Amino acid sequence: MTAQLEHASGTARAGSGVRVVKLGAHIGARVDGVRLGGDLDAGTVEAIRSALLTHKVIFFRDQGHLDDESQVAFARLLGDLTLAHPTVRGRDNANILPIDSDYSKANSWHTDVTFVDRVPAISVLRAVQLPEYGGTTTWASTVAAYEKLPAPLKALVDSLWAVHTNAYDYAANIDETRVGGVDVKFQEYRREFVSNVYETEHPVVRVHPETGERALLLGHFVKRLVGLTSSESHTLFQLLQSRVTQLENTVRWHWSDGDLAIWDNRATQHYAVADYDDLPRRLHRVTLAGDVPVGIDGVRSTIRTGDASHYSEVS
Ligand SMILES: O=C(O)CCC(=O)C(=O)O
Ligand SMILES: [Fe+2]
Repeated sequence: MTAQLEHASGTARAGSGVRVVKLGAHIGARVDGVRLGGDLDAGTVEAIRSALLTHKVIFFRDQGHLDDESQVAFARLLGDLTLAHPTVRGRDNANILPIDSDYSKANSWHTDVTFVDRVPAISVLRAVQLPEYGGTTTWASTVAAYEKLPAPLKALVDSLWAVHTNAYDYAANIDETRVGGVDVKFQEYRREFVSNVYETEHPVVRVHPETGERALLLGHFVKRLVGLTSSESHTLFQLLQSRVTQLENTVRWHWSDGDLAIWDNRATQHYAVADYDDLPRRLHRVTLAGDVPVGIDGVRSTIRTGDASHYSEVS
C-alpha cells in the first residue's frame, strides 16, 4: 500500500487510520492515528513500513503505554530482531540496548553498528526518561546526500570502499570528560564496547535492498578509506560527511514522554545532541536484522576481523 500524499498539507492517509505528516523535503514524518503494540493488523504494519521507506525516519507521539516487552513485540512485526548489540549486553532484556546518558552519549554522526557486515536495517527507539531541556536527536538522509553530489564526486565515491570498526577514534569525536566521577562509567562502557574488535569493508555507496536507492555509508565508525593515506582519508571523509549533515538533509526531533522513533538505518545517520548537562536521559533501542550491504557493482561488504553471527541473522 503506497500512501497518497495530499500535496497542499503534506499529509497522507495510508489506510487503517494511519496519517503520515511530512516534516521536511528529504527526511522525516510524524505518524499519527496508531497505538503501537504487538497486535497491529497487517495493513497498519504495511503503512508504517511504507512511511519508513519513504521518509527514512518516522516519529510516533503518545505511545506511553509501551514497555520493553510491547516495544519488542511491535518491533518483531517489522522483521527479525538482533541482540541488543554485538559487544554491549542488554541489561534486562537481551534485545534492548539502553541508551543511557550515564554511560554514553551518541553525540557524533553515525549509522548504527556499521562495524559488522550485517548492519541492522531498522532501529526502534523509545523515550524512557527525558531531561527537562535539550537532548534532541537529529537524523540525516544519506540518500539525499548521495543524490545531491555533483557528477565528479559521484564518480569518485561510486567505487570507493571504507573500513569501519568499533575501535574507532572515539576521542576525536566525543568529549568524554565528565565531572563527579561519572566518567568511570563511561570508561567501563567503552571497554565493553571494544571487548571484541570488529572491522568490515563496506562500499561508500550502498544500494538499498528494498528501495534500490543509492546511499552514502559512512559515519563515525569509519577508520579509513581504502587505498588512501590517513590524511587523504580524513579530508575526503570530512568532505562527504559535511554533505550528509547539510541541514537541508536533516530533521531534528524534540522528544516528549511517550515518543517513539523508527529509522531506516540503511538510509540515514543520526546524532544525539548532548545539551542537557548532567541530567539523566534514557531511551530503549531495539534493532532489526539487516542484510550485508552491496555496492553499485553488486559486490558485498567484506569482513576483515570479527564474526557477528551471534548478534544477528542476515535478513
Ligand atoms: O540518544 C539518542 O537520541 C540516539 C542514540 C543513538 O545513537 C541510538 O539510539 O542509536
Ligand atoms: Fe545510534
